[in-house]
Amino acid sequence: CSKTMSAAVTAKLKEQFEAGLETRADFTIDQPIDRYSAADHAVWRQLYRRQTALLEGRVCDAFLEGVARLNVSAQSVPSFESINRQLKPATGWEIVAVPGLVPDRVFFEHLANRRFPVTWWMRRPDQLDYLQEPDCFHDLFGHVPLLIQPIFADYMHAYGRAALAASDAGALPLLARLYWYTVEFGLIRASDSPNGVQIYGAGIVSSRGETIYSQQSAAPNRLAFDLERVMCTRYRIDTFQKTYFVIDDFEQLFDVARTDFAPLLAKLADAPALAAGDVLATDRVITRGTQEGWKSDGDI
Ligand code: HBI
Ligand code: FE
Repeated sequence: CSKTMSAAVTAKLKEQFEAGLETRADFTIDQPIDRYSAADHAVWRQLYRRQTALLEGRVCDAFLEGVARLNVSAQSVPSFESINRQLKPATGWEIVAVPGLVPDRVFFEHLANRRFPVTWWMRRPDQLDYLQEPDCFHDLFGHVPLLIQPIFADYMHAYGRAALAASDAGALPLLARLYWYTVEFGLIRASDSPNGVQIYGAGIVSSRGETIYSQQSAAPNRLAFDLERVMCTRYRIDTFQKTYFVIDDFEQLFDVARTDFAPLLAKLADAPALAAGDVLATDRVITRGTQEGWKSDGDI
């Protein structure tokens, strides 16, 4: 999350402009489907294959069900229109094409109106394993499958509205952490799985390395989800997470969605932020990390 637009997005906007693609005031464009190259489709195909094979047994069933119900293509970058034909009747959500990270307010406005902004362009073949910005694979494959699940869909909608209100109240860091530790890097309890957890967060689901690490590594903490605890916890944007928060089930997010955030944000306004790797006496610890490979600075 950044206040200003990244250099990459500015470059993308310029590129779109020069290509004659009209960008609207809400940063959306029509998905330029004929601008994908054979290399773009090949990258999609490769990432899709690699992740679906790896995710078997590691990701929660609701995610795989979403991939199947949305008919997400294994072969080529999906047309957003075809995704929306399945998505919109199911939960009222639709995806819209954007040039990349959009300003916070723009992003929350979209979520509050059940529109998920999806970066339209694909990463290059030499960026399969790591990319700092979201691309189409992260946004579409990572985020969209759960939007066909009503409970998760309602959570994202409530989140957008709360974040919009919070950004007026200057409480955005608290809400950004909630997004990070649920939507991007959330784990969910699954008794028969390694460490009793499966994956649902988009940042994990779209990453080969973190798919394995978040579920199986001994290094990170895995703590039971607690709304206030999460909102006070800093996070990492440059390394795998030091701590993952584990929800019992998606109903737990439904309860979060019904929270009255205003009093909570007021209460937490002066609370000290916790380091990404902290474990408190009050935490429900699922696994305590060995801290192997942790960097000592750089929490956001
Ligand atoms: N824009 N396209 C896009 N995708 C995001 O996930 C996103 C964004 N802008 C802002 C933003 N996220 C953050 O403010 C949230 O992660 C809290
Ligand atoms: Fe994301």
